[in-house]
Amino acid sequence: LLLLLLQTLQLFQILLLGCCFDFRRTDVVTVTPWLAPIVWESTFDPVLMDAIFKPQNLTIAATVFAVGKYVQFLKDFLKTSEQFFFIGFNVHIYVFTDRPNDVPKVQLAPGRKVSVRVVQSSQRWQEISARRMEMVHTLLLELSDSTHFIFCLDVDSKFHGRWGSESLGELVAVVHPGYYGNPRSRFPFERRTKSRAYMAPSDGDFYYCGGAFGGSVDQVLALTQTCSKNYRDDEKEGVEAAWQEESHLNRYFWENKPSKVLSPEYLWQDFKPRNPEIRIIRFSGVIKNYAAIRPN
Ligand code: UD2
Repeated sequence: LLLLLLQTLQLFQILLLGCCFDFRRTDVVTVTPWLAPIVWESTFDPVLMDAIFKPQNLTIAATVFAVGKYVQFLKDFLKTSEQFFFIGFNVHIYVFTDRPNDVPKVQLAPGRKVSVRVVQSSQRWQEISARRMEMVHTLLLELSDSTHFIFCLDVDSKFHGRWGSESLGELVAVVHPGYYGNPRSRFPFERRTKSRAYMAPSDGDFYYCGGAFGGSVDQVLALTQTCSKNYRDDEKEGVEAAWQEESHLNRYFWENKPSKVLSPEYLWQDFKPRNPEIRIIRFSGVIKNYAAIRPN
């Protein structure tokens, strides 16, 4: 009882403190037309968010694919995740690779785990990228009730700042850093009606990235099932969407609105100059030489 009283007092104190801060942003859009929050720095109180979520003893899973030469990105990905990704939570990172012996050993804090799952390599990078949905779906079917949320992330990336409980939601999308300033007509959606990822010129809310998305296990199970089925059905008809699974993901999020949207702070690209509204870069794609690392 005393513990409960102390916790209540602590929460009350945090709530009071929160009132003293200004959590408004007027330079960026912070809510979608369907009233989902768009998470930017200074729109949330990290201490309060953690005080709400940490007592729930959640386990957060993350998937990352490192097939072929992409295994070289794992070390920085794993090392920086130890510094910034859900610190203080139970975290289980699933590494999918065809080179299990090259997975680096990284010192992990208590409550954090890395598991390796062996996958086939492929001669086509498009295939590697697109097959991720299917393999994540299989993994999710095997996970027990003890995993609560999952994020699916690109490996050629590093964490630079906190990515934590503020990002949790039932269905979570990340706005692509390359297109958020563009009009809808310039979003690189799949435009051919013959693909199941087709988006009409008037369709689309944001252009979301394929390099980071997530949500509750149930929601990501449904997402990966639909996207991988649509990719496969397209394939049977000889169709490959413009940006493979990213195109199918965008179609999915058009029909199934994310309950939380993360700003491009959650997936920036190192080659892009940092725009003034980007007060913090939390996770970003490294500069890579595509010709040297992709199988074709
Ligand atoms: C974009 C997306 C990516 C995906 C792709 C289209 C962002 C920032 N990135 O990245 O998620 O939608 O377009 O398919 O949104 N991989 C390997 N081995 C390979 C090739 C790929 O493991 O030989 C994995 C790896 O985890 C990598 C991911 O697939 O991070 C995506 O491939 P990419 O990074 O080469 O694709 P990119 O940069 O065009």
